[in-house]
Amino acid sequence: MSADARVFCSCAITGGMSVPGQSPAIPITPEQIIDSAVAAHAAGAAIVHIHVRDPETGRPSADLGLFKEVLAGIGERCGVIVQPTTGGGVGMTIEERARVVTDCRPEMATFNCGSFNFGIFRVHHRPEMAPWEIEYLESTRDYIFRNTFSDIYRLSELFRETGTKPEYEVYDVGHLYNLRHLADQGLVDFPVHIQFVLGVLGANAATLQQLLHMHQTAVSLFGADGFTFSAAGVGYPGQFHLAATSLMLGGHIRVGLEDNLRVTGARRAQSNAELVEKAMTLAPLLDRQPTDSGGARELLGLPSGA
Ligand code: KMH
Ligand code: ZN
Repeated sequence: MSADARVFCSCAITGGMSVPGQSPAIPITPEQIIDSAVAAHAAGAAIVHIHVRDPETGRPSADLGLFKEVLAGIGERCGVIVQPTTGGGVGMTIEERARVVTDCRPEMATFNCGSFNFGIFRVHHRPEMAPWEIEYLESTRDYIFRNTFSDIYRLSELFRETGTKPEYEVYDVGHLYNLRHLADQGLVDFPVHIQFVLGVLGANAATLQQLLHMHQTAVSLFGADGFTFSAAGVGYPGQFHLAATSLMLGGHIRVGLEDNLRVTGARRAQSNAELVEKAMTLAPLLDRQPTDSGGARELLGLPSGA
């Protein structure tokens, strides 16, 4: 484990691969997303990971106006690191997904390291779901989350041009080799920040063994000092199991309604803040010291108070 005991938490506020009928707690409108992000920060999140949704329907959106409103609204109310997605949601092109980086020039954004099947069709159909929501879920039987080499070369250039720090999302072992390939092409600045996202149907499972395997693979490819990392378990109990494992490995953690809707096996989450609070109570038990966005900026090599 690294000598630095500090740990930061990111909170994935709403997501692009879920529909509103899955939980009334999922924030939809810009105002709800801003409020939820500010509350997650107050609960201990140093980073908020942001998607936007059509305020009328709740459908995941790539609308730049919505992104601008949300990013500005959060920035006015607190100093959290605001990390928009370039992953987007079903049906969005890579150009649409990248626009938030080129137009908003955020200090950090997600960068997805490979293509894979991304299935959310196993989600239970609830009576409160609108027809488009069922269609959205079902359409992922045939959905490939596209991040081709051409896409990720181009995205690397865009991130460099805007000075945005990528959070490299890796969902399977091969994505680490893709990242190594980008580094060999001179498209990557070290140390990189890696998010191990495990538990998506179509990629690797949210198990301790797979996180350990992927972490060990990253050490062999980049060296222990070549990367910082965090773990995001998709689903329950994966979200908290991976948080605990990452804390033990010296990594950081991600929770939030984008990835998981339960606070315990028996209770659905009411808010993002509740998930952050639960995860951060694990840190001192494992001799890790929770840090805020200032500490996270130091650990990530971001300019202070950007
Ligand atoms: N929805 C997560 C499984 C992104 O937004 O760029 C992955 C994610 C990626 O958060
Ligand atoms: Zn996301």
